[in-house]
Amino acid sequence: MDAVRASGYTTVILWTLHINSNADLIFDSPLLVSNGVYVGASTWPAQLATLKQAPTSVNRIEVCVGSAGPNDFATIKTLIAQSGTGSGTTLYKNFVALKAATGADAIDFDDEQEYDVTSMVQFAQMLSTIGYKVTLCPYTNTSFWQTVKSQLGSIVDRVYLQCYEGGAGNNPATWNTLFGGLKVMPGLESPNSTFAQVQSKMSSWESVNGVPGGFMWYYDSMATLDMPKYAQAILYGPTVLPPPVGGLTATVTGNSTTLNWNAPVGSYITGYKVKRATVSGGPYTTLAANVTSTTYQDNTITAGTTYYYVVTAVDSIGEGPNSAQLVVSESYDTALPLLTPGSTVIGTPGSWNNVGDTVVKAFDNDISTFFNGPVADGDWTGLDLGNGSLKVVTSIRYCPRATLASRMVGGVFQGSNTADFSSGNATLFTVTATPPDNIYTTAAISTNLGSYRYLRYLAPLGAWGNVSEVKFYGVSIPAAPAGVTVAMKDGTGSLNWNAVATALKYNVKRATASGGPYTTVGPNVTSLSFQDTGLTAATTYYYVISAINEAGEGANSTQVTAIDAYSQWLVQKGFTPGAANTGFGQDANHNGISNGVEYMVPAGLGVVPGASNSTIMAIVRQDAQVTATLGYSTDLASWTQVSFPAAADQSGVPAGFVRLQLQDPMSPGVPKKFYRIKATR
Ligand SMILES: [Ca+2]
Ligand SMILES: [Ca+2]
Repeated sequence: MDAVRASGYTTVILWTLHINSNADLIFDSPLLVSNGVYVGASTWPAQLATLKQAPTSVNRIEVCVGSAGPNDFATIKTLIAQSGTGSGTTLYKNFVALKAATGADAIDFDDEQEYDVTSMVQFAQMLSTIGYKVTLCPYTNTSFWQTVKSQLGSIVDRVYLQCYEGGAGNNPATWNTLFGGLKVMPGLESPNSTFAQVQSKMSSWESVNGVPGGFMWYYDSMATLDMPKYAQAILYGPTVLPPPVGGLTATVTGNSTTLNWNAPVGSYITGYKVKRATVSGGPYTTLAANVTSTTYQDNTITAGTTYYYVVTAVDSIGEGPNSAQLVVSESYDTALPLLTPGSTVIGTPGSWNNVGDTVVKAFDNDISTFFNGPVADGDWTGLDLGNGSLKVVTSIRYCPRATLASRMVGGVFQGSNTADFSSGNATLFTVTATPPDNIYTTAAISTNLGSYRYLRYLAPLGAWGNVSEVKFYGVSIPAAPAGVTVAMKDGTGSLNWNAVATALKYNVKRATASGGPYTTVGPNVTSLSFQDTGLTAATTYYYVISAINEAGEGANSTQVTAIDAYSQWLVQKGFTPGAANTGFGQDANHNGISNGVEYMVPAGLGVVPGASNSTIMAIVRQDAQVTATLGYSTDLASWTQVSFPAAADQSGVPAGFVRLQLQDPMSPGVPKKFYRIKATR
């Protein structure tokens, strides 16, 4: 059962159920249900129930009826003719008992000889009443199956098409036209198909027809280790790049770092690339391009340097995505954010023989002390980071109990937001190889696994919780940047923002429609400002900024709008920004007044002389990028700047403008003054 749960298959079909003339249900040969009572092996229902228990890939169980052997559908036809399909019939009661015992979600019809539409439809309708879905598993006789499906409608939710043995010539594209839009899931047989053949066929069917999935016939012919490979062969055709490499770990001895990782399931991997950087996130330099094992020793490290490793898998199509980044440093506890300080150690209470080797011994920073739990199975030790303190784990280091390191194999590091880990657990890392004694092994953790308050190491069965040290490193996802501003001028947007705690860098994103979609135009910016150049001067742009740290990328900031209002004014006036004479201080329409003044003060400067005061006023455009100053002169040579405040009366002023007003005292004997407004941008 565990092998099936780890296989990658989502559906398990139990093959096959036969029906006696008295309606007894027989599974292959043992009697399973009789007179409405489950009489099969007493342990089987509980075993089957584990198939859907996390962690598992299985989310559906079906029981198949029929085969190329006994004519079960003839028996069903006879039983229905005798007694019908009512809830009082033995047939009905037996399928109720079957559902209770197996937890089956659906009954799969493998009729290869009877082909009676009426009784099959009645049988399916009875099953639907009980709560089953029905699936069809044809290999031939298209018109029969088409009729059955059309009469049953949504009771039938899948069609498994046999494309092996008698159905070897079947083309899913032909069958896809028969079932009212429901596409078939083609099946191949494992004894006579290699992984590569399955990949090739599934991929070609998918590219031509689109297939919702596929199946393999049959479990008994597959070695346990091959099941995931066949599942992957269905999922990943040869046109698909490999998935990311998982389980990347490192141990450092002297000037040598030994990397290990897990092979992705599937036979199509041709090799691995090992890459290294001295800056988190790269760019990475390839150390080795054609590594064919799942280990690599880097002998080119310099003491005191922190290295960042990633590994990729390569197949015949190309290179898959980077693995989670592995940080290798001699000073992890200062180079990475260690989560032990300020946290509370939690876990299984007590210790073996009550000798004091309790959960805290895994977090005492001493590799000679260890957690040794009170019972052999299910012991765990972990951290409570505190209320409201959710962290994304970016690295884990662990050191096994000396001489018993193999007790960590199969152990899992988990995150949860439930204190006792009774639900919502995410497995961050699984120990797949015996770690070396008396030294820390560092594991790379994919950072898209979520934010958690509770972290733990759960030892495998029989391991007494043994581990000498556990160190979790991580940070919270960074907050959205605040204080974002943008100024737009002549095709360049100038952005500034406030620093975000723990952020290492920022992404600047731009859209031409409010609300996005945004394109990242400034990736991985390490300062708090960015110049976005080469823009269309008169276009309005919208920006958001996100912060990035080891935990990943945080939420976008509030959107800011970038408008070069002067360039937009030029367009309104029929000019092209950037063309001749369109500069702020130039005169595009040759009327003797600069563009900037026409833009800023369309109505010009007004003066109303009074007995003791002259009133100088202007209606000035509000543009944060333009400074308008008022000056006077008595000789038109030397100018004195004076303040030009907003008037109390703003009535009649158009939106986007402000009325400025100055009362300048005029008295006899004071020389004549000239006033001017100067706009600079
Ligand atoms: Ca310890
Ligand atoms: Ca002009």
